[in-house]
Amino acid sequence: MHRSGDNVSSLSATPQNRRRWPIAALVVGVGVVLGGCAKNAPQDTFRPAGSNSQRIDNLARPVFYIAGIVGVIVLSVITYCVIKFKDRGQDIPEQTHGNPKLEIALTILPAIILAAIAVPTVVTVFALDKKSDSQCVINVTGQQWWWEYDYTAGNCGGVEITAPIVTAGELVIPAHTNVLLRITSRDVIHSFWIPRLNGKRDAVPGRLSTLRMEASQPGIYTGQCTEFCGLSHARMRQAAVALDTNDFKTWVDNQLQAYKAPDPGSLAATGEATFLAQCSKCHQINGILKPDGTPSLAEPDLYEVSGAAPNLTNLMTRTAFAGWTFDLISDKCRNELWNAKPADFGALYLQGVWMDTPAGATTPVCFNEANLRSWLRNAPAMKPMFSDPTQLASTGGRYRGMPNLNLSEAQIDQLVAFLLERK
Ligand code: HEC
Ligand SMILES: [Cu+2]
Repeated sequence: MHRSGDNVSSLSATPQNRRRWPIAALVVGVGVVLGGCAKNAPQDTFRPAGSNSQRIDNLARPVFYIAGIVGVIVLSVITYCVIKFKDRGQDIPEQTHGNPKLEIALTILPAIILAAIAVPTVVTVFALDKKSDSQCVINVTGQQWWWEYDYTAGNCGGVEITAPIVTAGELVIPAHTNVLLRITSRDVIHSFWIPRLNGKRDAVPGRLSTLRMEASQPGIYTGQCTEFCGLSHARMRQAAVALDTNDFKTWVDNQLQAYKAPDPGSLAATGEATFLAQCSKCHQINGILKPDGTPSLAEPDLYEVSGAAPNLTNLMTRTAFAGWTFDLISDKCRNELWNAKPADFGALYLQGVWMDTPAGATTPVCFNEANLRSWLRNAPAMKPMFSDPTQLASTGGRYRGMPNLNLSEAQIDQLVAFLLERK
């Protein structure tokens, strides 16, 4: 085998190769920069879709342009000097001591620029912090590796929420409404960010931080956790779904519907029993009863470091799951939903997995059954989680994430049938 060192030096020593390096670097560099310019990227900060992100954009753009102009000037002068005064063996130039006029000018000019930028910056910071005109309050809790949202009972953008609603991954908000998020964490530090709606806010255990959000049009706005939070940080995503007031009311009423037990004797009914045996110790489904007729209450604090697992009462009203990483609807239907005009968006969204399904049909056309099945078959294989029982000593036997429950295919059939009714 070659010693790699010999190889490299013999290659790079040829003048031809030395000339190719800068070109290769330039091509890669330009490629990386242009890669950030994808059109209509869903997490593009330069496509604000709400009042606060618009404020940030109004500030960031002029600053970006000024900084760009300054950058071009500085780099041009440096390049000019490097070439013009390159050491060609010429005499050392005459030594001078400073240039007061130039130095004063170069101190005053940046000071003026910074002062000019400071004024709109401070104004924007205070405007972004405004909470007094909030029209809805939603609690947001981060944990490894998903976001929980709980809506307190009360008025939200003109819609009366009569009982608390708990959901995961997908934050549903009324459009044209100032929504105040109260953000915290149950384990490590996370950071909540929906780039098209506002800046980031850290979710810190034991602290409450606020973030205001307003979406000026119905639609889906995606984001991801932006504070490294361990193993599956990259799979901790989130979305905000904005609906017109009427559609939002429909969504709220639907979330608060009383639990409907599956028809006795059906596959879903067997699924309910399997759920109670295998899943209900971690996952809450509101209203579900144990065989003895008493309410089944999850105790995730016994099994999870964060003390929580997603509430599955209305699982099928979401379009993605497990840190909003895996689609619950098919690719085709997701594209249809994401490309819907704002006026059509709400109606489509409320149909969820039942989008495009002919009236009377019993199987939902848009359901991404493969994803849900593979999650139930072996969740940690889909999303790395801290769920190896031999490694749990440091966490008192508690998991970070969902373990593999070694379910049989028959049990998965039952659970899918049961979960499909959680809509
Ligand atoms: C030991 C606790 C535990 C048990 C038992 C458990 N889960 Fe989970 N489950 C979790 C946690 C934690 C998550 C969140 C994982 C993540 O997103 O990182 C999760 C996520 C999910 C999700 C995605 C929900 C969403 O909206 O993101 C589904 C669906 C799910 N589990 C179904 C089940 C079913 C069905 C069972 C029973 C067969 C089950 N789970 C058993 C802890 C558990
Ligand atoms: Cu995180």
